[in-house]
Amino acid sequence: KSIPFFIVAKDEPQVCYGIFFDNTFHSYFDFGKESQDYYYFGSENGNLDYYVFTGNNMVEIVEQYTWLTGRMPLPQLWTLGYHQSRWGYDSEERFREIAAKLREHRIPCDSIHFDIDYMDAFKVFTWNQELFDDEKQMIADLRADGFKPVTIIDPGVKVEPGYDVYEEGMARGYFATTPDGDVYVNKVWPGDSVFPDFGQPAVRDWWADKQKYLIDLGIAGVWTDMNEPASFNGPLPDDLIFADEERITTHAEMHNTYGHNMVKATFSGWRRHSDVRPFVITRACYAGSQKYTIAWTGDNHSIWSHLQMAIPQLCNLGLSGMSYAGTDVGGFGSDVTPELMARWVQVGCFSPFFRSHCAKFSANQEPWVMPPAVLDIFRKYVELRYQLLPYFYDATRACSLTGLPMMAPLVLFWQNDPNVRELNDEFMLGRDLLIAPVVEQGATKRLVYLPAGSWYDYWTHELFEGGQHIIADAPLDVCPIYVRAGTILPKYPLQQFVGEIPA
Ligand code: MIG
Repeated sequence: KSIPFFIVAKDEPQVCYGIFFDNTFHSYFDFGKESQDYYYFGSENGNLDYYVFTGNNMVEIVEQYTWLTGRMPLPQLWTLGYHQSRWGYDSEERFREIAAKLREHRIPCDSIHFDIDYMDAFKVFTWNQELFDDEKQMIADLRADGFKPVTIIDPGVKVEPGYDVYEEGMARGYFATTPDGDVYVNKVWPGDSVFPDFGQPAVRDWWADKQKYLIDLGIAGVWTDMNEPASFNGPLPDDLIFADEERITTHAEMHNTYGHNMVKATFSGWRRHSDVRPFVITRACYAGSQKYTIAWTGDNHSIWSHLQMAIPQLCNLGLSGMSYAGTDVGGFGSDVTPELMARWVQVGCFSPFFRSHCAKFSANQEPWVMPPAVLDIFRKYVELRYQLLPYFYDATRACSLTGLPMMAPLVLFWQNDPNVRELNDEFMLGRDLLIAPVVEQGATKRLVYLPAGSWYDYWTHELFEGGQHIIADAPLDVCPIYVRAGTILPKYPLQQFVGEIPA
């Protein structure tokens, strides 16, 4: 995710401003590494176009930045529910089993994700007929049980004569070429593949219409991956020919907006062919992509430092306009431990996007493969998420109106409090909930800083005055949560998926 935007906040004299360096070439930012006396930024090419936002505080800066680059549209409510995923679910039988187990173990869930194995030979907009008896029936059955299926789509199109997506794109000049004009080939999942030139309006239009294949099957959203674009045989060369609308340019200029243009095409296809608010998830994006997509942070590992990193990552994305985002809960690579899973679910259930996902070669991490005590913790926090859905939905509404993050670092709201400047392990969810998860292995207590105001411990109802550090008890089943005094916290009755019980 390349979002060249930063915020400056200083005390004496009190100054606050933001800079958006709107340059899509390979850029660099040095914040005090070369010298403590200055920062600088620059780019290898392109224009020195940058926007300066001034305001009284960080809130005003973020509002202005998102006024310029755009704000997220309202999502469908169910997208805020729990999503179950893993790379390696690869047959109709397995997907049906996952759905049944979620319901059997009473883990509320609204969506199951289909990673690359659902496709025929990794060809986008196809379905594997050998591993699935009847995908349309399976999708209908999942939907009848409250699950909204989401499929992955990669940009790489398999080189295969007779494959319609490849043939159409070749006939119409839709793929990136070398400077000599040959269609450029690199390897990704399908083997030799070609890369749609999403900067061309005609290519986006074509890709938008391709969404109809998924929509007609009953798919509910698209998870766009590998759209940096990534490739197996080294990065795409800088001099490949790509378009920026009508203008011909190179990969060097379009690399950072490749994901942006892909999700723009995907979003417009769902607008055109479905009657729901589009649900698009992306790995790569640029400034402004929040108009079309939500994001996940890509391939983390099941290690404590990556759980710790999740909080500043998501807070930073929020300050950069890309608020509706999440991490792979449990971690993608490596094998998760039950303790790490319990703590990650406590962060995940308060992240805007809440999805468990892991790699093909990592240990299973579904709730029911955990020891019984951790299965119970898993359920407790997914249930809490479901009860708090009206609060989350309000946060999306606020974000779509003002651009302010759903999940924010405390410094955004208490900018003048020096105690929150370096705080990376607690965060605000909306305006009224302060979440202080445990992100240290073995810890059963933690230090929590409460900013100005009065705060109730969510679990014990104990009242604390802000402006102090407290020590919170946090055995494995407790994620410390504080509610701003005076808050009205709306809750749904418990349901297994959004809409199961009319509220
Ligand atoms: O080369 O589709 O980040 O979530 O499971 C790996 C397989 C490709 C990377 C994504 C990950 C996904 C995986 N993909």
